[in-house]
Amino acid sequence: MPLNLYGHPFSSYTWKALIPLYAHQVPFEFRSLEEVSIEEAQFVQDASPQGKFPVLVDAERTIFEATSIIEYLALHYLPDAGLVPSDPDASLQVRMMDRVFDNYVMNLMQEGVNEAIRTSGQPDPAVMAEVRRRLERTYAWLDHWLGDYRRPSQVTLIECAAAPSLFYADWVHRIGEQWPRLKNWRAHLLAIPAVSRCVEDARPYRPNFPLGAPERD
Ligand SMILES: N[C@@H](CCC(=O)N[C@@H](CS)C(=O)NCC(=O)O)C(=O)O
Repeated sequence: MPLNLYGHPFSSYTWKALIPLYAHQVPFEFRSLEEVSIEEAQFVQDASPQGKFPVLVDAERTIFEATSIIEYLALHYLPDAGLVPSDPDASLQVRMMDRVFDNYVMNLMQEGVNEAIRTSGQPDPAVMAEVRRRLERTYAWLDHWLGDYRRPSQVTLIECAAAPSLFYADWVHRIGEQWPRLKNWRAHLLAIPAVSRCVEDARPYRPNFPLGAPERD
């Protein structure tokens, strides 16, 4: 039985799990939640405490949380791909940055999106200003961090977490010229074939972006 990944083509966390699968041509079946049966949709709902996706199924194993899916792939399918460094100290750094992208980019971006959903596209300006303020703080920090970051030849857990979170965060609050390294790195990430495949597959769903998708990317 092949690997099955349940998710949605427009979902940032689904991209995070898809990127290593695409980057390393791992055979798997993408089970889009647009197309699955009622039973499969229910399976995803029941797989984790809040019914979130992506969810990976490998025979009898079910793995949820995008980071854990990548860790699982690194352990069982891609041990030599460098997704997570084998050196414990180096791996700590990579895992720490993975937390940065989930907690301080992805989740902040999601707060802005949730506000637009909550208000049917009329977000409270004060809430959005606060989201932008906090994103700017992260952008500035990341721009500084990138000064010492050496781009790896293959995607790591960092790139898998960074690409989708920065892609959508930029739609909530644009990464401007004042953060040149971050802006440049986002463009670099979007040019990675595994990432651009996610971007293209998600394109038909752009009208669903609650804040309105910009005419770029
Ligand atoms: N911590 C989870 C977050 C996953 C998540 O928030 N997924 C979103 C899609 S990007 C989702 O399931 N949304 C539907 C829902 O919340 O019901 C992970 O890392 O996988």
